[in-house]
Amino acid sequence: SWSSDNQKFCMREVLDTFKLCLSPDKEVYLEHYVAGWRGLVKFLNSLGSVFTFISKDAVSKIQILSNFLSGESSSQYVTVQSMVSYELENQLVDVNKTGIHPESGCRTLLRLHRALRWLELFLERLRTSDKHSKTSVMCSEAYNESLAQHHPWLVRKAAGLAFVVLPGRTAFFEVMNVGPPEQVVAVLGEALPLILEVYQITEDLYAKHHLLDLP
Ligand code: 1PZ
Repeated sequence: SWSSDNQKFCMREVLDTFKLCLSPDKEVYLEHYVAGWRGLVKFLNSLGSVFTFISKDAVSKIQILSNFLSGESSSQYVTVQSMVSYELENQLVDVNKTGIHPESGCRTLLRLHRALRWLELFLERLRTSDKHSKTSVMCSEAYNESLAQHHPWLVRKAAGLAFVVLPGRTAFFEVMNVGPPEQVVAVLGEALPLILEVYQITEDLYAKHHLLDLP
């Protein structure tokens, strides 16, 4: 997401990573999913230190999944589907909420999965916004419809405070670095259906295995 020559972040590259997530038979590659989140975190960090408490949490989850990807069972973590089968078959998931296996791949990915829903709602608002729209409003509406439902009061409060200092739409588009507003709209229009598909496939998989409220 940072091109090596000028060190500039480009949101198009990050969104392209999510396109790479889908295998020909519609499984979700964990490696690209994690890479997509890494890019989003870089973007978030470039918006300022107010967002550090958010990016720190995302980074720790990215790290947990990266460790599985490079660990001794890495062959079981190629896709989200294989991760779910492997962890369930080997009782590595805290399905009974007893507090064992607090850092399973399944529960860790679930947090990012919920955040992906926020991302999709937020980017869709951004795509259909006009120059008078406020990023803070779009962001908090998307948050309230998604992630907020899984967060305790204190986290919701802190998130709300962070949203207020988001850069305005023009500056936000500039940080995305994909060109003029029409170009941003086009790039989002192309990427969003794929993000939605990745989200939906994961959601259906988790629902099928009753994993949607893992502690
Ligand atoms: C562009 C503006 C960015 C706004 C980001 C909107 C999301 C606000 C989320 C605030 C979460 C802050 C702190 C940590 C919360 C954790 O408790 C939860 C649950 O994990 P657990 O405690 O169960 O281990 N973590 C999450 O819900 C994951 C949040 C990931 C957020 C990633 C945002 C990436 C932003 C990309 C910007 C384009």
